[in-house]
Amino acid sequence: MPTVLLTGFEPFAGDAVNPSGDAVRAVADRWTGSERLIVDVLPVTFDGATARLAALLDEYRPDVVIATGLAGGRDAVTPERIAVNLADATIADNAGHRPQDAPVVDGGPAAYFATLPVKAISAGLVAGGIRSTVSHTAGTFVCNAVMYAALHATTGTPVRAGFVHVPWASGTGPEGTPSLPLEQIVDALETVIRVSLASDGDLDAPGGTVS
Ligand code: PCA
Repeated sequence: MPTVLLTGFEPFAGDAVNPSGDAVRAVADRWTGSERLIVDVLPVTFDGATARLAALLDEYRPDVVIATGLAGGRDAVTPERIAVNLADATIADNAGHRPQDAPVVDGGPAAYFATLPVKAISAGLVAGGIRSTVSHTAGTFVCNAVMYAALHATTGTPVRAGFVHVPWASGTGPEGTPSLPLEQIVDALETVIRVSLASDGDLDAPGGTVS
């Protein structure tokens, strides 16, 4: 049976909650699949998150790695297509670090594409009534660093890895920001797991953007 690693993040930037951490805990609580599901909530620190991810990969040897985080301001669940070897932080991480123009991995390639079926995931979410689009930037903060680290660690192996950004959960973000009910974010992450386990390749359909 395959092993799936699903991660979320702690709150950051002074926020009280992070829907990604809350959602992955809820997915773990109600998981009934026969696959082994390992769930963890990562610290929002460049060093701590990538170290914790490396330890989880080492300990559990997952077949599928789905890291998730909050993208406050987005109105949809967005599988990320690309991770860049760049840490350039406009806010401090939870350890007070603010790297600028730094590589995530010294000497690593400029970028990696997700090895999760991002188009199939997005289509599966939309089919289930959840707003979703494929995203082409995971930013240059801790989420991108974790995605890059996961892809760097698994490149050349059959392990499929990637990242999904989620919006604020309703009632928890700043006034006026887009959100989805937490329950829908939990449903979305279950769909992401199911589609990732079921798909061999990705959808044969265009999925980029014009600009
Ligand atoms: N979102 C941040 C870091 C943690 C999180 O949930 C990001 O997008 O980088």
